[in-house]
Amino acid sequence: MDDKKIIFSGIQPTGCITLGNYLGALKNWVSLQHDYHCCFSVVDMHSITVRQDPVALRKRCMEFLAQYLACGIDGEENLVFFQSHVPAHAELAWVLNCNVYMGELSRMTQFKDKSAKHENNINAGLFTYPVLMAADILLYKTDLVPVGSDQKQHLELARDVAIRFNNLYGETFTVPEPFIPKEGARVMSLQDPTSKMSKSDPNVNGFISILDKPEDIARKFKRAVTDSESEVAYREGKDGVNNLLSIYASVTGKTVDEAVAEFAGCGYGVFKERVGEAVAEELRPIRERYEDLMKNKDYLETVYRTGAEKARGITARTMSKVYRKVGFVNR
Ligand code: AQP
Repeated sequence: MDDKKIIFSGIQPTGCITLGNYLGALKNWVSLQHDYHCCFSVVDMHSITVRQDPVALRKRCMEFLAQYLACGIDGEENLVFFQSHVPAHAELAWVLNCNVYMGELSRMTQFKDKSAKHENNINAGLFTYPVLMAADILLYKTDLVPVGSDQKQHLELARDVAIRFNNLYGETFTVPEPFIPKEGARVMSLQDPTSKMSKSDPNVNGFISILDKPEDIARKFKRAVTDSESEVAYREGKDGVNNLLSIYASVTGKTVDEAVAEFAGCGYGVFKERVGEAVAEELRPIRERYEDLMKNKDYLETVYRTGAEKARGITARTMSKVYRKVGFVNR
């Protein structure tokens, strides 16, 4: 075994993969994939914490898998799989549920936000979502979790549970660290730059799908909410402009200061157009590769079957250790 560290990350198949998911997570998965042993899962079990249409969900799961690969994830070098194909995720979640307190879960801001959004379906899964996420991570002895900043609180919970379990039962889990990018950690909605860009936003102008066509990207950026001033500057109170500058910096690899200097003296019209062009250029090859991949269902199937098989092997060893530690009789 080499000394490469381990990464786990996933996206739940709800809505469509956005520029936020891409800059906050996927783009970093791609850049880290050769230096780590990586597990990238389409976390389908998380998605049923809100009501899903089963036919649409099955289709979307395949589309998400193809988008991971289209973004540049190597499906042979990494473990790429559907979470539901690896039963240990649910098994470990149960054990961890018995080691997490109601008080801790009630403090999770995502639970508060989502229960306000889905008043008619505040189910127990929505409440224990972070426990399943902790199981996802801890099963693989994960060292690093590349996520957007919205997941920081959940990751802290995963660390707390790992430490608690290790203290109670002896060294079992690796305590994971978050990997949160400097730029793109929290991409905001183009229509309401005080809220996070969300993949289930009913307003399609608020988010960019990574599969949007260049003309749609241009239109959405043109309509992006800014402010009543005219100076492209990064400062408090200019949420819309700040967001566009961060997006530009993240896709071009420049710093925000460099971006500000580049747009000095530009009006908002030109600024938005140029940000739109940079994003369209970044996403163009992804859309093209995606279209090819969706025609190759056999290849997609090989990727997710092979990934899940290897993941089942790794996680079975973790579960056997966990069950022994908590005192269950050997099978
Ligand atoms: N706006 C964002 N900026 C940066 N990173 C983001 N991430 C999500 N939104 C942003 C990161 O993407 C990964 C997957 O997230 P998820 O599966 O939890 O889904 P979500 O997109 O965070 O969920 P939404 O938008 O809230 O979807 P719905 O509306 O369906 O519930 C994570 O690494 C996350 O940090």
